[in-house]
Amino acid sequence: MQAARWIEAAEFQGLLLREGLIDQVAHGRRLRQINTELAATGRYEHTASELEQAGRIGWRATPRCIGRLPWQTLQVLDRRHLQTPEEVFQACVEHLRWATNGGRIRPVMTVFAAAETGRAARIWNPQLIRYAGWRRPDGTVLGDPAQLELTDRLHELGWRPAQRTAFTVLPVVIQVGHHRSQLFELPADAVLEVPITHPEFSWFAELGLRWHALPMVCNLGLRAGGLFYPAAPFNGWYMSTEIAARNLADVDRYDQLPAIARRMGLNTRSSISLWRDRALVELNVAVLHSFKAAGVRMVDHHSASAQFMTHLDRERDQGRSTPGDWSWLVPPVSGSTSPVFHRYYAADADPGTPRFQAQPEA
Ligand code: HEM
Ligand code: NRG
Repeated sequence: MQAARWIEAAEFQGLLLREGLIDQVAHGRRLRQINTELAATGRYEHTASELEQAGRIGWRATPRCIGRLPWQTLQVLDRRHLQTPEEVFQACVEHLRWATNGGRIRPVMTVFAAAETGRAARIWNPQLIRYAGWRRPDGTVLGDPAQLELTDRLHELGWRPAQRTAFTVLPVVIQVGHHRSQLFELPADAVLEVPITHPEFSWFAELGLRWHALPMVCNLGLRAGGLFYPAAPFNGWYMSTEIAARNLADVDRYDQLPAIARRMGLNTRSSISLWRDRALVELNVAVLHSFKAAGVRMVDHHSASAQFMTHLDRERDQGRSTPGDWSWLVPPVSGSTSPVFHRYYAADADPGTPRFQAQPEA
């Protein structure tokens, strides 16, 4: 275990040296220091600047992310010293407010204590902002079907929402060390949401659709230099299709295409009317229009694809290969209109670190 940690720690320092982030002298000095600490205690800590590089390089190394072009702009908030669930929650709210920035979204990651400290936090929610889902007696679902299980568990933990709607924001569950999990309600004024309207179809607003401005992923851990951070929530901004082609459209999510197609007067009994495709395009138009009208940063899938191609070129020029997962990178609408569709990507056969890593559900 300790030998493995030393190898990963040395690899990480080697990476920082190769990328010109530290010089030979600092590299040698840091390796000796880590070696001494590991020998004495079995542990070591990253410096704040190592943590920042770990977050940025971890983002760059994510095969599934089409948004990697601005990887060097990630801001990392070092919150490793926080001890209690209350403190961790307050830091998450600060992250939320700082990153949302009134719609001018900034890419941010907050890092809490490493697993190796024995007082690491886990945030149960897949994202800081998610909508509850409840099964109705007739089998249909109110809210987000993807959150049925989490919603159930939160009720068991004592959650009593003021009301149940299709877009009720879930409380956040935080566990520190082996202590009991605690529930926290996000302050309403910290959660920026966008009501969905359409530039031409005035009836669109009547569907009552909305989505939150900030995608803030909470359940992936960050592995770097032989240490593991189970709570390292991060955010960028949305690509429109995540909301319009998946969250609001998937049959096992909000399943809105039949309702939209009917309002458009399309024949939903025949698949060759392409009612799904036509409704899907209008839903994408609506989401892009609404975020723009609300002044919330979002990227459309064509711009995101072009930016990703620029990223591939830049990385190649730096002598690095870019790991990619085709099935995640290709946008879920109009795939073949995107240059991302028309090529292959290096498999991530031996994923190094730093990287983001799924972990068992809390
Ligand atoms: C996945 C876009 C920023 C790390 C994704 C996906 C998209 C995306 C479209 C696929 C999601 C899905 O299909 O569910 C973007 C955009 C960003 C951005 C437009 C704007 C800046 C970031 C940042 C990080 C990051 C700041 C980390 C520091 C990841 C990771 C995944 C991912 C780890 C995989 C998630 C998983 O396995 O569930 N991103 N991203 N992204 N992104 Fe990004
Ligand atoms: N599809 C998910 C979000 C996954 C991550 N996407 C980003 N990440 N854009 C959803 O909520 O729809 N990011 O860090 O910006």
